Amino acid sequence: MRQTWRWFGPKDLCSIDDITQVGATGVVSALHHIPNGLVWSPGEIAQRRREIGTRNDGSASGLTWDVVESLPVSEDIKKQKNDWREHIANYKVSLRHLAEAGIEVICYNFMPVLDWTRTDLRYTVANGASCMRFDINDFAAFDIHVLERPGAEADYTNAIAEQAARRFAGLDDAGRKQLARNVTMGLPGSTESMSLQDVRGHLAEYGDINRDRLRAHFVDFLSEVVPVAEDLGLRLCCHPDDPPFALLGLPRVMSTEADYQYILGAVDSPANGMTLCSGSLGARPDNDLPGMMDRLGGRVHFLHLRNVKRDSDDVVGSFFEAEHLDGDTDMVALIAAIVREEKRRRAEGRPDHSIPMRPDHGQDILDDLGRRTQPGYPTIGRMKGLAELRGVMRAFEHAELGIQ
Ligand code: DNO
Repeated sequence: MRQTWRWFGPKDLCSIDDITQVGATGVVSALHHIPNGLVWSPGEIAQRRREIGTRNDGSASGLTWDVVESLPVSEDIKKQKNDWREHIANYKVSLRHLAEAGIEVICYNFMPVLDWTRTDLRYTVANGASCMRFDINDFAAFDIHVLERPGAEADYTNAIAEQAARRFAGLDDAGRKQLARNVTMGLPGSTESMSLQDVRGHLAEYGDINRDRLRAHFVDFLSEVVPVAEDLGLRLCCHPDDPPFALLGLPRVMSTEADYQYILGAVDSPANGMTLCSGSLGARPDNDLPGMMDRLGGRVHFLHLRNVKRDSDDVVGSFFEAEHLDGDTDMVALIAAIVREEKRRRAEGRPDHSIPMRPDHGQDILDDLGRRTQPGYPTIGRMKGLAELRGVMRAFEHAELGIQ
């Protein structure tokens, strides 16, 4: 596995110098300042590459930009409205520019309106560390009582709706505003954080788009961009829905193994691949992560290794982001499955036998606490996660003791 680290660009509180010390050799980054749907120019791409390759004192960092996360798919493309054809044309141009800069792995997602969604960005666990949490009762309180989405109550069980009413009644005005801010935080590093009115406007736009239709739009998008990616030698990899179930009445189409089987089969090319995010998929008890790696591994182009602890075994339920080796996913078994896949690729002579991974998210610990980093992206907590994962990887990759 190639050990990579997400970097949000020069504004990130974790510096390029820090990344060289945590032991990652590659960087995952994106041009968050370019509005979704527009072209990433060769000049902007080259500038980000220079920033990644340079330490504070001007010397070479030795780091390379290995993965783009994300080259965003615009809302117009997902809805097939307004400028969607132009946005797809722009997407292809950006892919060409990225290929010319030597970047091969491109992550994106196909979630309508919201990207990852949490209700609490600083949830304190027993040892004093903090992490992100999704609480279905708080989320329902937001949906039914803060956003006041028509028909929202019918989307929840009676037990959740009752809890939601209680939670909402217990919040003062500041608490309600904070909950709304947490839920609508959007993509970290992006410019698109949304007001309630924005969310209502976006939801209205999806009124006539059900799951089948969104899926068809996704296949249309892939049918256009995958042949281009294949010609350019790129590997596209779709990130799963986070959390992996429908929210706010919006359809979601990348939540389960069956969803991936469908999409990978619909446009059957090695350039159409998967970002296996164990944290996102692991929030559902019916997603078997090591098994998914065994069965879909040939098309996994990027790995987010993270763990969550679920409150219950309900498919739609609450969870918090656990330490990387704890939580409900058997991380050791998952890493074993990845190392097996890499071994298969080497035997087949595949040049992409070393799959880029990043320690996804981390708990805020020690000096992370109070630093107000991007939620989920503390330097020390992530470094601890990477160190733990690296230990397991090393053991499996050991020539005499491991799987190699
Ligand atoms: C959260 C991330 C996601 C991911 C996008 C990929 O921390 O894993 O925001 O970057 O969904 O498009």
